[in-house]
Amino acid sequence: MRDVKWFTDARFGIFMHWGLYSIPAGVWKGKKMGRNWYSEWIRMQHNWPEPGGIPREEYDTLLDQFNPDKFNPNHWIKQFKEAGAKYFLITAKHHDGFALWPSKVSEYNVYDATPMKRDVLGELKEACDKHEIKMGFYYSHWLDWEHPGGGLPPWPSAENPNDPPMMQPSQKLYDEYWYGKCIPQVRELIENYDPKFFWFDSWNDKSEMFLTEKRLDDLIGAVRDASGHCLVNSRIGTTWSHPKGDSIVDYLSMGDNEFPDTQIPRPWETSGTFNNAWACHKLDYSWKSSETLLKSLVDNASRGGNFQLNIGPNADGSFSPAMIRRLKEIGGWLIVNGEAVYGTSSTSLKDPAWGRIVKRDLPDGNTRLYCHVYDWVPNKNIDIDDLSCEPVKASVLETGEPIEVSVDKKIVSMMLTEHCPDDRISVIVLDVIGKVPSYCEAFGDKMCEPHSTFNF
Ligand code: FHN
Repeated sequence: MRDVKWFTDARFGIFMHWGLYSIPAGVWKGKKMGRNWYSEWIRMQHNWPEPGGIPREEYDTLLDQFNPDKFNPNHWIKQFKEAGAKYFLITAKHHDGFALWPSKVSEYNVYDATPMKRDVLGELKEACDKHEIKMGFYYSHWLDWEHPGGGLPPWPSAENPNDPPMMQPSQKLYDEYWYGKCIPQVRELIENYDPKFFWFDSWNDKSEMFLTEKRLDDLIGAVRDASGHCLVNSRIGTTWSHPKGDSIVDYLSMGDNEFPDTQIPRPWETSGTFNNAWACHKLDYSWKSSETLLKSLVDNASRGGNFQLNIGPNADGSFSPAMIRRLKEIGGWLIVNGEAVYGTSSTSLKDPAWGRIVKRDLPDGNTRLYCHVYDWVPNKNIDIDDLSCEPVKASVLETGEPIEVSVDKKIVSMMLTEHCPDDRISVIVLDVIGKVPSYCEAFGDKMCEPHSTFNF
């Protein structure tokens, strides 16, 4: 059985979109791309809803421009470590089919086709090993716009009727892509870099025309054959396209920026953006605050899930100041409050109005609750009204300041002190006698229902 505990204990990862599309960064010949902020889609939607996209030979003029002089893998991973991330995943190959490693399967890669001529994934792997950050790969298995048999955008759809129609490859040609590029490259990635996990990318049932049961079994089988520990996520397509559903993958991936408001009794994650874009978009100024991003992390942790914060570096390998500041702010909060996130688990307790609760089972059979207070009102009580365990003591995690705790008719009340520890999220440690059941213990470890599909 593959170890997934490291993944759930980690809680916080950094996701990265970086490639040829980082060069135009959402703007092509002076014109902002259409349809949405997904700048890694510029090849297909730069002049949306006009059909055709950027012709291949024109898009490939980016190859000669890809020579990131500020690519510094050690500095990248050190920043993610200091931000409190425990793992990192990068777009090894996105939909445009361009590979960030010297692939022997396809010369459409950073080593053979650009002046950079470096093994980006190999250098990042070295940096991850040095900083003890687990590394995984995003791999676009469903769509590949380079190979003649690769999947094209699933356009149009009922949700997006204005999308220009695409002529998808035949099943025979798709097999040539699947068995001639997709699976061989996935094997190559495992053999070269020993990733701890893959993040395969599909997002609704329009993928089922190509992601058939046999193709999924062959891809998952290739990962299982090549690695005894590499994890596979549900966006490989099992949610929609396999009779056994998500039971045959190791963790569930929600939709983009999809934050469930219910517990999910399996390892799961949400991947979310710093602003609207995944890859760098030079016109996207709507940066989320570190408070918002921290609450995404804590909300998910309180429901048993992870948060993977996406980074879209500039084409030259540098990070925008807006990213750098927020990463430092998140890291500063986690230096003090990390024990209230890492290795915690969700509880059967209802979400309190004042914030979120996670737990840590103690060796002596008792329980430590971490109460993440989102709205600290000095000298006011906050209550936990469905806790059946007797409280022992409470204090502010950051300062150690004692918190007065009382019980009345099974309602546990804690008096917030005069000084708010952190104007974003303040953590109170509450020790209680006995075990607080987890969601699964309280409600049964039923397999998660297929989560929502979504259209972007
Ligand atoms: O089409 C991709 C998109 O470019 C981006 O990689 C996101 C990240 O979750 N996944 C797909 C859309 O959901």
